[in-house]
Amino acid sequence: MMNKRKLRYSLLGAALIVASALAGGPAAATVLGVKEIRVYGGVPTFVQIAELIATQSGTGTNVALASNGASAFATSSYSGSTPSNTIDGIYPAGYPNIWQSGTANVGEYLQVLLASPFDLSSVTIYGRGDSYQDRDLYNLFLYDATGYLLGGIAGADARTAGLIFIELVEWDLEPDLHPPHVPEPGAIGLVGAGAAVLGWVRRRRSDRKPASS
Ligand SMILES: [Ca+2]
Repeated sequence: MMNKRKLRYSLLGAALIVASALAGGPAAATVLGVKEIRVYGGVPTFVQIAELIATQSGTGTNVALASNGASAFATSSYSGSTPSNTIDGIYPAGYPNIWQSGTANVGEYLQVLLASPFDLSSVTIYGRGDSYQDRDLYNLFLYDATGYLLGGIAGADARTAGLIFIELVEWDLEPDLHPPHVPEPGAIGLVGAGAAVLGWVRRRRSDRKPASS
């Protein structure tokens, strides 16, 4: 049985994974039947993404490209930026040629819909290339064509290298990891919302002790 430690992204781990990708790629891995990808921020601030690449197992094709039939949406967009900037094949990129969420709320996310269900071997996320690199930390969720949550990966860290290469192994996805619940406006005060966000982040961190320190 595979060890979940493999997906615990310390800064060192992320750097090693990126180095591995640049050296020619890790051993083949696959998550089957992915139709939808959602990317939330890994820290409670604006989410910003220059490009999302979803690599099809076997062919190596980037099936997240708009030119390959994918489409991108978002819960909100900061003035001048658009979700389509994340699937245009252009990276690295800085503001406004990226997608940036319209608010710093924890519920903001990018949604990429693939043309049809694909078996994926990896997802690569390029963060913002010009500034605010501290925001380039992501929580990734994968769904099938019925909207079923296949699993998620927390804390994918692109803050140092500018990108994060995420090797996908089906049995290493965290099925118990769920997107943050966002209360209806007015249902909870700002202070309470802030505490909920911090609690969620702390819980994730405590669940995922670094592989090295
Ligand atoms: Ca782009």
